[in-house]
Amino acid sequence: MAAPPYPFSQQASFNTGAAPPNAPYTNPQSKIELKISCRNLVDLDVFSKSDPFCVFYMQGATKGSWREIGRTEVIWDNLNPDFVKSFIVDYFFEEQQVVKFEIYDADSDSRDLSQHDYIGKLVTSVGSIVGENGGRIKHQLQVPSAKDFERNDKYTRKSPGTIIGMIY
Ligand SMILES: [Ca+2]
Ligand SMILES: [Ca+2]
Repeated sequence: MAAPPYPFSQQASFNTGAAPPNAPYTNPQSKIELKISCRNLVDLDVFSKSDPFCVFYMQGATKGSWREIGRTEVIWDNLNPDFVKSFIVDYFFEEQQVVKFEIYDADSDSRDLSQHDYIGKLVTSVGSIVGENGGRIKHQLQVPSAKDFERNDKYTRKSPGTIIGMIY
């Protein structure tokens, strides 16, 4: 009596451990435009209101290394600014892209951030902005830590205000 032929699956099956041929395509990417507003910012000026601007960073390869992407304009004497200048971000669906927003009260026209009063910050990720409430986040700004103030000794322990980020 002849042995029954091997079932086809057993004959053809071997596992090389390699990725399946139809692995997810690499790093799909899209550009998003992010606009920033703030509400109820703390007033750090004595004779007028704070003059806010926002600095936007992306985290580098090592944790805690930040690359500045851009800054908004200064909106003078306004605790509820809607910044006109937006930030353009390359969004990679499959990467954790950590970002940081810092809000300052401008006290001069210097580019040096230690020349301005630090109002507050928010650390989040691009994915959470895209994923939350149809592209709109609203968070309390975090009080900057002492470490954020190597040269700038004037800061507040008061609630700094709220930041709103919207994707266009
Ligand atoms: Ca002012
Ligand atoms: Ca000021």
